[in-house]
Amino acid sequence: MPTALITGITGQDGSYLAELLLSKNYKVIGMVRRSSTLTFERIQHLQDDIEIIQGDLHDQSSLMDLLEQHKPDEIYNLAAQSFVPTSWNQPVLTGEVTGLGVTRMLEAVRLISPKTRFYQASSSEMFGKVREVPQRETTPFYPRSPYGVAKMYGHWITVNYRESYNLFSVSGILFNHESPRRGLEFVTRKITYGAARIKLGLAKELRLGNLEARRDWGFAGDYVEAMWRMLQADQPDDFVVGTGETHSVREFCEKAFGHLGMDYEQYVVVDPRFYRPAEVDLLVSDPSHAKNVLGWQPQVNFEGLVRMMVEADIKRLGKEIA
Ligand code: NAP
Ligand code: G4F
Repeated sequence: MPTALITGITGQDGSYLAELLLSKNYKVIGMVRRSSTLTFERIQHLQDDIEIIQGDLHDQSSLMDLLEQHKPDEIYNLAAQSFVPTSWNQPVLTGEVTGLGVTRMLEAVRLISPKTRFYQASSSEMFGKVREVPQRETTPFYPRSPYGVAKMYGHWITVNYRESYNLFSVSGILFNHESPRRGLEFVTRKITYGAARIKLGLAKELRLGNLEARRDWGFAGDYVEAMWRMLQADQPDDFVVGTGETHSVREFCEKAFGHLGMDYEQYVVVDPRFYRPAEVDLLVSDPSHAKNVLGWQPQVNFEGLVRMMVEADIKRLGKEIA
């Protein structure tokens, strides 16, 4: 039974990845940071099957202890300060966790468990003000937020440890992926939750920022499969993971409200408070390397994703009301 360590197991991706690895008979260790209240909502249903250990990407010795005790075969480093707007308010913290945290984990691997295979959760935010359309592994980076800059550091240190120390360390450059478990502050979930609230009479409007931004949105459940495949490959390499399609925030609104029989224009209010100091206008992937080498392809399309998220929010809110 292989052992996998997931940092960020309480997040969206961590919960789907834990489910996937359990279905493949892994022993799953989840690293969680200490907080005064539990943040286990997404993994509540898995708690009997996974082992939860305290640790923090700020704290080198907690990572070393974890590796010493468990010697995992695979590490999925998903933990991060992952919300882009927060990275302008807390740039140093974002650099510490999302950037330097990767080095702390890689140092632990190098010193304690160098045979462990390491996955780094890199991001299409690194492409930022895009230099090429669509974006692929060789597209130059131009990050537009402290988050994007921190992820770029995490990406290159992962490549560097592979080249310097011969570690099996890979960087998955994942485009936006969403699900009913997405945090409420990210735009897709803000829209599906907001539309569901309006439909059920719990709200009258939804305030959003830039409706023209375009993203390559896929389903998180599909993307964790790509992470796993990267660590099963013969050689460590970096992969772009996305759908190859791009849609605007406006189109997402149109579909989500439309699915509930509403016209988004009657409810969505553009509020400049949600504009960003520097925007990423367009992201669209070329996932052909992942398709050719890993045999990976997304299973859920844009329509299916929006429908899944809207229906889950209607169901969840309906239950709460009842
Ligand atoms: P998420 O839902 O925001 O989850 C982030 C996780 O990181 C949470 O479990 C959080 O724990 C944990 N964390 C934060 N700071 C930590 C620290 N100092 N020490 C230990 N754990 C810490 O993010 P996600 O959407 O699942 O994304 C997973 C990873 O992929 C992130 O690195 C993200 O930047 C990256 N990524 C995401 C996307 C996407 O579209 N979702 C695309 C590309 C890359 P708490 O529960 O305690 O807050
Ligand atoms: O949903 P978002 O906040 O995601 P963003 O900034 O693209 O970042 C997500 O994807 C990255 C991968 O590319 C991850 F690395 C990162 O961790 C995170 O998961 O915003 C998407 C777009 C932006 O252009 C934003 O300006 O939606 C636009 N937007 C418009 N109104 C809004 C809003 N975003 C948010 N969060 N809230 C709004 O009201």
